[in-house]
Amino acid sequence: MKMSVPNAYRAYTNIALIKYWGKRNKELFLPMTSSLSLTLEGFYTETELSWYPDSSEDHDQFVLNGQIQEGKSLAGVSRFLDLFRQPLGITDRISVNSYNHVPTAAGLASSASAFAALACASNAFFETNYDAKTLSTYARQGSGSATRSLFGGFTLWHMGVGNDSTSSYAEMIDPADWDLGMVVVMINKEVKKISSRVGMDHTVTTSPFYRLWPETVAQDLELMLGAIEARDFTTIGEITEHNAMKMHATVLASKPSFTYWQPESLIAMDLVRQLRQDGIEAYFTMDAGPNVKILCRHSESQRIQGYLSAYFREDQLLITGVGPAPHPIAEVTRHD
Ligand code: 2P0
Repeated sequence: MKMSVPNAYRAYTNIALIKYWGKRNKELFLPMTSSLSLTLEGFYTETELSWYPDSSEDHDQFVLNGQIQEGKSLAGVSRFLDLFRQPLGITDRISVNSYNHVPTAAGLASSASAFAALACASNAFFETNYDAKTLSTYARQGSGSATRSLFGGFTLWHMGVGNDSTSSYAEMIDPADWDLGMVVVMINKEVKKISSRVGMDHTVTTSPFYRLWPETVAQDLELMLGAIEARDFTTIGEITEHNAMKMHATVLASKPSFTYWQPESLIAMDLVRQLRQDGIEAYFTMDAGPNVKILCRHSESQRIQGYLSAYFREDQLLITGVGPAPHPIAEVTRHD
């Protein structure tokens, strides 16, 4: 009988302050630019692996939030497991049990925490003993943003060189343990969702502004690294906001044009500007969806939540501190 060591892991999601938007190699998930993120403690995925008990099955099993997954979602997990399985000559099927601890309506990307947790659980299950840097190059091949969830705090994902997969890894550059946090404004609207994967590819191939993107990211990154080292919150916030606006401008200039923004996104952004006028330092960023994430001092997050609660329901305003690196847990638990 095959044994397996305890392998349940929890990994936290991250929000990019300098965005990853575009791949130079879609097969290996090698990005056009480096990117930089903040890991969040409030949103995470827990995952454990076991041998699939029904050996007559010719596919893996993936259970997410108690629901058996099929199609694209299962195929992505199987493809990821092959990265570990194939070099070891293992053909046996695996059962993956995962819970996403992200409020259901949040619409926050969960692929970052999901593939980081799967990478850590796989590393334990297959006893490969890769270090976090190497594991980040594996997580990357599940979903680009997952590269950065192998670390806590401020994490830099290096774009790497050419088609060398090992050169495109993440590292923590600062634990961000100096009173930082985020308030997430959940904007619930039924929208026709364009995934990050499809959206970034469409932007790279059709937006005339995209050719400016790599250069502007390199400049932002250099300034951001200096600002983090100096703990210069104002500069960190200003770069964060500007970088997000530039990403969304390249998206808007795609052909056909599209945007992830909703009318309420604009309202939230305007409120953040008003907060600053009222002396509360806060800066917004947005990803491949309508939600607005507000970078702030953690000690001011409740005040910001109170300010925004005149315009948004309390359950739309989520406060989170800075998250750590993935870690083992006793077992995967359901928190509804
Ligand atoms: C990021 N976002 O840096 C960027 C900025 C949103 C905007 O969701 O195709 O889900 O799996 O590599 O990692 C990145 O998209 O895309 C993303 P794939 P991913 O977080």
